[in-house]
Amino acid sequence: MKNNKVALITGITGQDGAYLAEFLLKKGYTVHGLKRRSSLFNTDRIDHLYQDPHAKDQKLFLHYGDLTDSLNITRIIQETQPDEIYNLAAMSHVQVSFDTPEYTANADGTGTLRVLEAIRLLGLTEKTRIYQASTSELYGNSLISGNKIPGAQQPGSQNSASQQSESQPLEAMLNEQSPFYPRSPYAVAKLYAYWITVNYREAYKMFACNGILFNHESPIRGETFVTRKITRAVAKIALGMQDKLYMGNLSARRDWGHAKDYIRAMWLVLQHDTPDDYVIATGTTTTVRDFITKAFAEVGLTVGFTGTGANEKGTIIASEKTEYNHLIHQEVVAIDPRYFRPTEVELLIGDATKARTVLNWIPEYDLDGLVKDMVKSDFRLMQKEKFLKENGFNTLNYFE
Ligand code: NAP
Ligand code: F7E
Repeated sequence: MKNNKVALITGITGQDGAYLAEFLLKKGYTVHGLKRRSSLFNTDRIDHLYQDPHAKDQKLFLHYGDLTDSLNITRIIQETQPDEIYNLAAMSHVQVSFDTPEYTANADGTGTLRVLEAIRLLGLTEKTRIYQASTSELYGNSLISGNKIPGAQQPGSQNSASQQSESQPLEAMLNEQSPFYPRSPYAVAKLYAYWITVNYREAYKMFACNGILFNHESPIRGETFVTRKITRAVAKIALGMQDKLYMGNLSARRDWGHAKDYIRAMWLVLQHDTPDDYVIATGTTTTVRDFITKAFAEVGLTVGFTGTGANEKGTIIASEKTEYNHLIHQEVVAIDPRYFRPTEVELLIGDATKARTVLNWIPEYDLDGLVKDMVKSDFRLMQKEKFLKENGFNTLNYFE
């Protein structure tokens, strides 16, 4: 496909960056990606897209860089002159942000400012469109805090928080008008990034947009996010490589979609006539506990839960396959309070009506399709690991 557009993706080595790079290359874009220097190769997710720099018609280019380095960001934007920037780079783990709050603020909050300001200083405000990776974590517990959120801010509104009625009823689902109440250093940093994006759009007429994406997962999701932790463990337990899965809050509810659907939404946001902010979500919410049940069901195992709080346990109560009969009565899920967060987001469910109607965004995966995709992929991965181990080869441990 003939396409002269140039895109720059920060965070190209992450889950979304890898899917988006593949998507844009298929559309004919020239894609530049920002990758961090690390002591080991960190490009696993995009290795299949790698192009030899000596080959003709190279379309993918990687640049060393970091969102905490404004000189570096400015130089790369100047050299690449992108039509579209997808700012996906971030310290994206909510629990880790409690351990690294200052770095998280720098990379996730001020990092976004660096990108926006570089576009402005380089005189690219009319050329370059920017997508900012905003998040459902901005909402925090706003759906369950009794519909009263003291001091909460109203996105898209000129009113200050104090002018907003505290008893204003909330919709059952979170949309572009719902109030924000961030509950982690990650979410607070992303709140700054959200508003600086809105501010640059309004102040400098930049085509700068927020995608407020709810949780999205895939077979290449980072291993310490809850869904991937579960699907890896389910595969390992079924194959006899792990006994038990230690978890945190099983009652947290999330609106989980598939990353492949969500990166398509990012692109649609930047193709629209006018810059705006959009919620991207499935509109269904599920507990972590139910995600575990569904994941075990994919390999033919039924798990039952007993007890409450830190004493809750999950035990295999039935098997569809005789080869797993030995697992019946095995305790496979236990709680480790170290996975509890200092402040938790209990419930997230999003209303993507605006994206569906304005952008014609139509997701292809539902939760069951997502779980199936992830378990299938991790089962194959663990079969390979098991084979290597049994034949005397070293494999990576990936302990959390
Ligand atoms: P991810 O897999 O954790 O990827 C994050 C990417 O950012 C990686 O490429 C990482 O590089 C890079 N990065 C981290 N710190 C950086 C820094 N200081 N400078 C440059 N690059 C840096 O995250 P994801 O799931 O793809 O999410 C993409 C974006 O969407 C993130 O901003 C995230 O906060 C946001 N988001 C995610 C979700 C979700 O459910 N996935 C939902 C809403 C919003 P390394 O590979 O070297 O670590
Ligand atoms: O946790 C609970 C945990 O780490 C989901 C990031 O992509 O999505 C992600 O943030 C829920 C939480 O994702 C464990 O307490 C229970 O309630 O998979 P998670 P997250 O915190 O929702 C948002 C939209 C982003 O923007 C972020 O970048 O699961 N939970 N037990 C656990 N979580 C983890 N990680 N590990 C556990 O053992």
